Amino acid sequence: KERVFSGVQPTGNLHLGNYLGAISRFVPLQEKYDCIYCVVDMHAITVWQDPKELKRQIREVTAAFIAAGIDPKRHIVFNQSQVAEHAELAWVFNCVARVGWMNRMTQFKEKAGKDRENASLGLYAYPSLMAADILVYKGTHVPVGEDQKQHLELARDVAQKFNNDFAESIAEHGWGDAFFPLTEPLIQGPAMRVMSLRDGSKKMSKSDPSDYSRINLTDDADAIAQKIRKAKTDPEPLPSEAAGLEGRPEAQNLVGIFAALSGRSRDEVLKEFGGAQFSTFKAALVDLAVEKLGPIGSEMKRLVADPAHIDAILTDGADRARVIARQTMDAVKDIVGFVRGH
Ligand code: AQP
Repeated sequence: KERVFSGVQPTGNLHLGNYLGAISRFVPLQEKYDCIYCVVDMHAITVWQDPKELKRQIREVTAAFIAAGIDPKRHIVFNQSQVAEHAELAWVFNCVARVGWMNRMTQFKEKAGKDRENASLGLYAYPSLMAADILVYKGTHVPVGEDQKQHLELARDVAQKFNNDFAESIAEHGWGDAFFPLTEPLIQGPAMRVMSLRDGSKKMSKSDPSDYSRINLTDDADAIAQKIRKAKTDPEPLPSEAAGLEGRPEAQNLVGIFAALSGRSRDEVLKEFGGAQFSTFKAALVDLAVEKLGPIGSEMKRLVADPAHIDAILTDGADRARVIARQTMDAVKDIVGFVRGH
């Protein structure tokens, strides 16, 4: 059975990159797959989170999922810490994955910075927990932004090594020649790596100190307009096809955002705007962004005003997720050779 899994960290400032690279793409997958969308709060605490803020942010990401069009009744929406099997399987994966694999992870290097000795052990093991998130549901397809590609490759390596290391036991327990699937990343589209509005070489990020670097999903129309108008560009007019964006990272970024928000390709966008000045293009981008993001932001605000309703959705989702996760974990215990009760 094909199943989609993806997660978003409740670390504040959900932005256009999170929306175009991930959340907006979760929505159409609901037609074709069983989908599990998770607010990954255990990943969030790999760096310090204020406890009160964390709670608020968990509810805000849940609200963003729902406001974007995810149906928590037909699919599953929950927060990671409510299903203990994620942590249980992550421990087994910590014993399957190799230290050398983790040492190659670029996200750890970026987030730990120079003071690596002082990074949390959780931040180092982050990809192992992420592999568990996906594989505890035997997720086959994972929609993420470009920055998560390396972690997904690691999840495949973990699945493969588990399948190999325990091949005999897997077969003995009736699972054939592979227990975990090799997950397919879904990373396609014109905005898989949305860049900062202030610097076309940096990805749009929750933790950028400049709020002008990103469009937050809760920004109102005025804020969206101001940020797009102030976005960095170069002095040339827009090219008439996507190949002409080469070497112009800021132009490439804005055209990619326009394409993703309008459901068109970059070439189609440039057919319309080729030769235009950025002032004209930015005005059209403001209208489009306000039209697409405005309703999501207001719906998010409406939803977070009723935290009890959101918490009920998360608890219901967690109850349904746990049923699937428990089955996987029971089988993993048998395969690994743990003695378990019932
Ligand atoms: N700039 C981006 N462009 C496209 N996709 C992006 N994603 C994040 N940034 C971009 C995708 O959003 C999903 C959820 O990401 P996350 O919760 O793991 O957050 P993150 O990647 O930690 O977000 P930031 O903004 O990058 O936070 P900081 O500032 O802490 O580094 C993922 O699918 C991700 O690919």
